[in-house]
Amino acid sequence: MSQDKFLVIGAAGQIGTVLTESLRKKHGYGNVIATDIRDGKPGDASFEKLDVMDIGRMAEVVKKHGITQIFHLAAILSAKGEAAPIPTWDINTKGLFNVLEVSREHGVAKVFFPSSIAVFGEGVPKDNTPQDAVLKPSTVYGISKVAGELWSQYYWNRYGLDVRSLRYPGVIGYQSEPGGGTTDYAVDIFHKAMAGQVYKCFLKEDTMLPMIYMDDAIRATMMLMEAPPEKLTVRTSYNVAGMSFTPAEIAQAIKKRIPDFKVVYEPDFRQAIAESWPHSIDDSQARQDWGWKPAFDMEAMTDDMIAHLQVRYAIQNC
Ligand code: AKB
Repeated sequence: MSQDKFLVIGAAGQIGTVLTESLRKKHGYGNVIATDIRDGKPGDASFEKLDVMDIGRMAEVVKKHGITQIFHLAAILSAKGEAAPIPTWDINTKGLFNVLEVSREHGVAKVFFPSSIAVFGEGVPKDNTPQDAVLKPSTVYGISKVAGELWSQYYWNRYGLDVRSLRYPGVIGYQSEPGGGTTDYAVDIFHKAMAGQVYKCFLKEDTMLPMIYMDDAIRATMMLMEAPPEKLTVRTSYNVAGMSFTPAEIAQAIKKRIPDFKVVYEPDFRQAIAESWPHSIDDSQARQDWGWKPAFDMEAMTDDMIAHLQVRYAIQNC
């Protein structure tokens, strides 16, 4: 058990749900305070309702629990963000500023800020996009993440606040639902397959995108946060990768295991977002600096997703 006290902001979200559980397994339930804008379980002393826009309440929660590390996972994602650009910018940037300022003022030692492959846009090599590629995103979500990366580096350089960050690819997991991203299709497709329904895919069948399995995403996050500071050469955000595939390839992998499964393709506005992103990511800097290596490729991920969802859907159908 560590002496650290962790605060997870956005703990009811896709990554927050699983990260909170993993941190609690490792550090003890009471040492990990879950917060979300949604209500928690009544009577749970390790949950606090928190809106990231409310800096006063954030400071109160940090002081009350003696927080030493913050994992800030609350954000509006790429697809949802395009429906409301200005509120998305406000929530994504103000939320981060509040975390950075509260951390600086109340002695929080480390902060995790999730960035995304959405920081990339025009003018980068699409295959094996390098760590130091030019950042010209086309979405408000991507723009807010580029700004967040630069502010994270600023707080490190100016105040010595130990902010660490990963550029997550699309995250695929059975434990939680994604909420408003362009890569959400890669989770939704499994649920439709398990429910015995046809999947209407909002991307074209040959749209290649970088993805990562939830287990790997959580492991990468915890490895980065536990790495000795002197090992870290990137203070904006690290590229990380798991696998890359197209909708046709993942549909085929599911079909190998569920032969009746069918997909139809009806691309919408999310196609343009996906086409602005890389096909695959070069994560050699993360491998070199803190030993990153993904464990799941597309086949291993598909096996694990179906095995877990089979149990869930069998219980639901009882
Ligand atoms: C999204 O699709 O918006 C996210 C991301 C890649 O950051 N999953």
